[in-house]
Amino acid sequence: MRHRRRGSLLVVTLWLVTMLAVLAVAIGRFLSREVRLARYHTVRQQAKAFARGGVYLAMERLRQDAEQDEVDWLADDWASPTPSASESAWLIDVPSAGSATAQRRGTLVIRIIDEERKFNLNASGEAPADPLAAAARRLLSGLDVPSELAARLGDYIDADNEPRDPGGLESDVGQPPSYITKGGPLLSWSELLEIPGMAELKPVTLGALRSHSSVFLGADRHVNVNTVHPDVLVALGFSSNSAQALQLCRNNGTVFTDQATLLTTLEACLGADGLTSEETTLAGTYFATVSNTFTVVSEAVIDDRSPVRARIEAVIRRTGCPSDAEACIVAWVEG
Ligand SMILES: [Ca+2]
Ligand SMILES: [Ca+2]
Repeated sequence: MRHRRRGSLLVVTLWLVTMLAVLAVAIGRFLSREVRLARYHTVRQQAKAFARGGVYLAMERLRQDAEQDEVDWLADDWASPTPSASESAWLIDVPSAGSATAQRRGTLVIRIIDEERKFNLNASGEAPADPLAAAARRLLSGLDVPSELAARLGDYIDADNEPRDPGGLESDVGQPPSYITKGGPLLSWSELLEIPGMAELKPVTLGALRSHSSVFLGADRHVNVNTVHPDVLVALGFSSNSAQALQLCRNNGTVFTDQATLLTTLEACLGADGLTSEETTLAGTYFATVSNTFTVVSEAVIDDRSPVRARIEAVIRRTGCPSDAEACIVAWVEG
């Protein structure tokens, strides 16, 4: 009898020990996962903080640039042709916290892209007969955006309720479900994707649209002659030859320094017979030599067990800021 009781006690004890061991392993795994998550969260917050710092560094650099000279061109040390360009990116090593030897722990990559080398996409909302609306249609067509979508974009922005050809989009026409157009300019790229059909464009087309046009230029319709993309010139009405010649001239070091000498520099660049009278008018109407709106892409990578990344895309303006500030942020997307 005593033996049987002792045996039962042993079984219960073994069972309890086994259960405690299983519990200990489960708690250990749970704590280990929590520690890993907490560590990832901390490193991610560090990466975000560095990326945010990158935007403020870029802002300060642009402010200093405005003090140094009154011309902006692609040879400016801040300038990066596209958000993915590896050349002319600004690279900063992120040191390890508390490291006496400033050991590298990650990298901050900052790119600054001049928005005034692009076409103001909100000019799509000008009256259909306006030269800028025609320029918008040419640009969009050249980027493989169907003409129906170009008409929808114009109707989304314009204040009237007259549908454009072909297949425009207005609030008071068409079959249900009804669609309310904005009747004002786009303020962000996400707004563009709200227009029916735009989100179905191929990523490569949307990428080309972003590299050739801007939604951040407000009412300013100028392009910077020192940085403008040749495709944008062709959309504005320049011949392909003139656009290429201008780019060649810039590549060879020509800088358009001010508005007063802009046309003579252009003639010296393309030759007296190189410009038609229409192109001379276009240059006088749309060319500027400075830029005031810039996209900043700031990407931080912290080397942890695996790389932890944070990316911020912000738009900085150097004019029209509240309280006479020298620069301000008008768009901010964290990813
Ligand atoms: Ca309309
Ligand atoms: Ca409209």
